[in-house]
Amino acid sequence: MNLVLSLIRRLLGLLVLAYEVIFSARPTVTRSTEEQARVDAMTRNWQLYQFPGCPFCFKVRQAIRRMGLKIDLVNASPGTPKAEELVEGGGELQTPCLKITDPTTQAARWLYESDDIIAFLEKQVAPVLAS
Ligand SMILES: N[C@@H](CCC(=O)N[C@@H](CS)C(=O)NCC(=O)O)C(=O)O
Repeated sequence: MNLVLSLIRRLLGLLVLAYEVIFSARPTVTRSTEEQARVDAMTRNWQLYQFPGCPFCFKVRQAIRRMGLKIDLVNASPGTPKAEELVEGGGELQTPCLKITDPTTQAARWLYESDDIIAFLEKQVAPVLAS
């Protein structure tokens, strides 16, 4: 049974990868160089813990592309040191997780749940562009 589940998971992962290669999202926003620099400065200390075949991670990666954001992608595939780092920092082995580091204090906030991450990104980007 475990073998079947593992095979299904791998197959799903491959489908996600193939779909992402073919249908990689493009930015739906255009920004001036100055605006993009402001947005990039905001996201400089953010990292997305994820892994390639994870469908929820794919959803967030696509949203990041659509929003034209530069966010480091950290490969936290199960069994890797980065997955351990995720558990130590955030408390759960679940991807995707956005690590938001305060540039002044270096304190980190670990945000789980793909929908919450996307909502957070949308909420943070809008005021930066309005300022
Ligand atoms: N509701 C979560 C689901 C995330 C989820 O289930 N991620 C899987 C990977 S695709 C996971 O981390 N599972 C935990 C595990 O495999 O131990 C979301 O939308 O982010």
